Amino acid sequence: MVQKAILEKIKSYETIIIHHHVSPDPDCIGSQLGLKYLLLASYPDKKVYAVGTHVDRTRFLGELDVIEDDVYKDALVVIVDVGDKKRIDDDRFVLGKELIKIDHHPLTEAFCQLEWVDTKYAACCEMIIDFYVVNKNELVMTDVAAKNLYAGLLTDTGRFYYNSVTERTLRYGAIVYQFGFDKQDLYANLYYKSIHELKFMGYIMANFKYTENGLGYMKITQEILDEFEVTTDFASGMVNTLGNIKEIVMWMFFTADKKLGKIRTSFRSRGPIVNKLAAKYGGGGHVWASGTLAESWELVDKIIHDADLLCKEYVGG
Ligand SMILES: [Mn+2]
Repeated sequence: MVQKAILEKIKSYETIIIHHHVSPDPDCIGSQLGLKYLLLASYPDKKVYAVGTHVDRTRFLGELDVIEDDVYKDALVVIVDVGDKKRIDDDRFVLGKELIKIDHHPLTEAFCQLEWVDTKYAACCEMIIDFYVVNKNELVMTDVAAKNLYAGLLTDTGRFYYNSVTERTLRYGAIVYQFGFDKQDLYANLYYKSIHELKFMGYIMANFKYTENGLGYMKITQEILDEFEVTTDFASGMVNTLGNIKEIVMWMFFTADKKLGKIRTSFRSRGPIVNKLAAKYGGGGHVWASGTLAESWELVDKIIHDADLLCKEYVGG
């Protein structure tokens, strides 16, 4: 059983370093810190580090560690919630002695000694809870680990709403929910909006574009981000504002990313399969939720054209 094999590996190391993906979301940080706190409570003598860059929205979940290169010597590296090597935050993951991957995105490349990749989990946090359930006799769950894991479950399932949710997801939600963390405080931190953000949502609702084939999309340039004083992370995270619209089967957000000098592209669908389209443009992800980075706004128009054809096939067929 892979959950047991992972625990055996962890037990054989003194130092464990956990990596997340670039622009981490709450499922990514939640599984990273959830695993860290779970291991620290279970094995107080081990050194467990969670590394990478924080984004403002998830800082409340807990601090990340800053470590020197030599800590990687003889360390086990665990990578969570990332399918591709190039999306891992902090390339020093290669310095570890051995690598483990725990992920629920479709497998694109295997590069670890031990890979637990399973798309049937709605969240990477659901996998970490599963790891805990299978190894319950040896692991100690804590309030702060449970809070992190619940945060990822909530957000990656749209509060237990997406079609990735199974009976197991709900059961595992209940397992961590019973721990003593402040639920209202967690919801407030996960779901608050600033007035700028609210006005930006109003702008999306008034200005999104759509085609007769059921494609909805929004282009968010740097000028728009500046005008509404919202970040690229927040703006691209608003993609599901175009979900749940009767006439729209597929919806996309194109958001300028000043840091990368590219355009962050998110595909969502309740019909056409979108990860093949994302793959065609160098990205990847889930069947109904994927993304890529586009080099230019000209390329964005090509993607919109292709996406509209997919919608036409889907609606027409
Ligand atoms: Mn995830």
